[in-house]
Amino acid sequence: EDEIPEDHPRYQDLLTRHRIERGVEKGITHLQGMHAEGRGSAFDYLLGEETIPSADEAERAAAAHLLLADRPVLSINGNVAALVPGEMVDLADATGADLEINLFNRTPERIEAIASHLRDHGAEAVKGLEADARIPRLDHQRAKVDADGIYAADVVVVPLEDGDRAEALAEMGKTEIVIDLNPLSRSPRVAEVPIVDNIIRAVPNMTEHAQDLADASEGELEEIVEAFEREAALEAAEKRIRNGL
Ligand code: PTJ
Repeated sequence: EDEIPEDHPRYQDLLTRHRIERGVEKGITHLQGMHAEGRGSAFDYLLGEETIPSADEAERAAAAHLLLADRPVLSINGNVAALVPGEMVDLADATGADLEINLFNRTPERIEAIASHLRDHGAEAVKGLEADARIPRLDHQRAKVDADGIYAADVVVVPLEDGDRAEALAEMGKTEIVIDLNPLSRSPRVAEVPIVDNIIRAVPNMTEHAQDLADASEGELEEIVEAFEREAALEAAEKRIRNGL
């Protein structure tokens, strides 16, 4: 990372790519994660590589949801762990959420590598190692979750998620917050709160909103949640991308 000049016009994009490459080298990120990153990068370019106003509103609504939740969980995959490990720990601290490793391409080696990477970045408790429950209607490996984690959660943040799993979690009745740069992909479309933004910007901004709302009353938080319009947020992102073209 030291080799990337900060004044490079595409600094953030290069940094992101570099982190994913390092993640693959360390056994944290799956090779497919590089393709996911490439797709994300193209959408971010069209969005202007900035948090658009509708995404900021979604990030505030997401923070309000997490603060109102009884059992909030932040789901971590190989891309999330490589890109924003410390930032996810900060968001968990600011909202009282648990961190749970939940992999599409699950292997014991990757679970272990990600857990120790998160601990290196300040995580005290990491869930997802036990995997003693299953998400209904998904094949065995992809369905594995912790009984006292995602399975029992009322609000889950699922960044860079595969569409089938996002759909299955929504069917379980969970309030889903999805971070995905592609507003047309299935995951943001099934989410209660779709955040169309780069995870690198989205997570620190959610933490800031959560800190800002730390003393807000339940009523104020509920107002924020209710004022958020998911369809409008998806439309605003799509419009921005079309303009970017
Ligand atoms: O670590 P694993 O085994 O759980 O695998 C994780 C990946 C991401 C490989 C897996 O879930 C996957 O293949 O996901 P998809 O179907 O490629 O979806 C990833 C979505 O994330 C795509 O819509 C991308 O546009 C989006 N995306 C990629 N990078 C970012 C992003 N969204 C926000 N911020 C990013 N930096």
